[in-house]
Amino acid sequence: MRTERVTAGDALLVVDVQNDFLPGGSLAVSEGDRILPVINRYIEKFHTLGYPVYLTRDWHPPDHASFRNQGGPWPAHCVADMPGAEFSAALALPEAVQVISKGVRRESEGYSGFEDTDLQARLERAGIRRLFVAGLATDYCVLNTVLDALKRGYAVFLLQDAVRAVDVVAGDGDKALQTMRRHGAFLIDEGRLA
Ligand code: VGL
Ligand code: ZN
Repeated sequence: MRTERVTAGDALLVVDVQNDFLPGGSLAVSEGDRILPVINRYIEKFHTLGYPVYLTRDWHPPDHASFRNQGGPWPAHCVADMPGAEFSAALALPEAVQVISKGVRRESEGYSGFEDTDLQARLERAGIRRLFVAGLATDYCVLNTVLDALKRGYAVFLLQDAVRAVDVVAGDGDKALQTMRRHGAFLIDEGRLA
């Protein structure tokens, strides 16, 4: 791990911290709630320094192709405008936060925050070159968002203490971390962010 100082051109990207992915939700990530205070401290840090905070949200139609009743792998989750799709009430969000909805079309898988969204255009407009990524779930939306960001030339710092995995198969989350690292992401935590 390396130590990083947050600087101009940096942004915090918080992936899918929504009720359905938290304990009690329809696709709950175990211990997902444990990262909420950590994410709040990251948000506070970026916001205080004047650097942007982007939040992605899974924002599916009721007949999204990823739902089991549509032949997909997942229970219904994060249906647009339903309580399960809301950001956790335990998140402390500044007013200036930017929200990116993904998986909006029935056939758009939406694992990556870059898939069928204007995230890249927004980042370019803001002069962002480095992304610090937190959220849920390590082995799906975090993984795909990070790999897409790396492909697009962003430097990516994965905030290891602020992610949790679905672990459909035990070890998936750890494998995802290794995959992100292999593709060039730096794994860091709070203690190494100045
Ligand atoms: C996610 C499964 C289905 C995620 C979203 O946010 O990681 N996982 N939809
Ligand atoms: Zn989804």
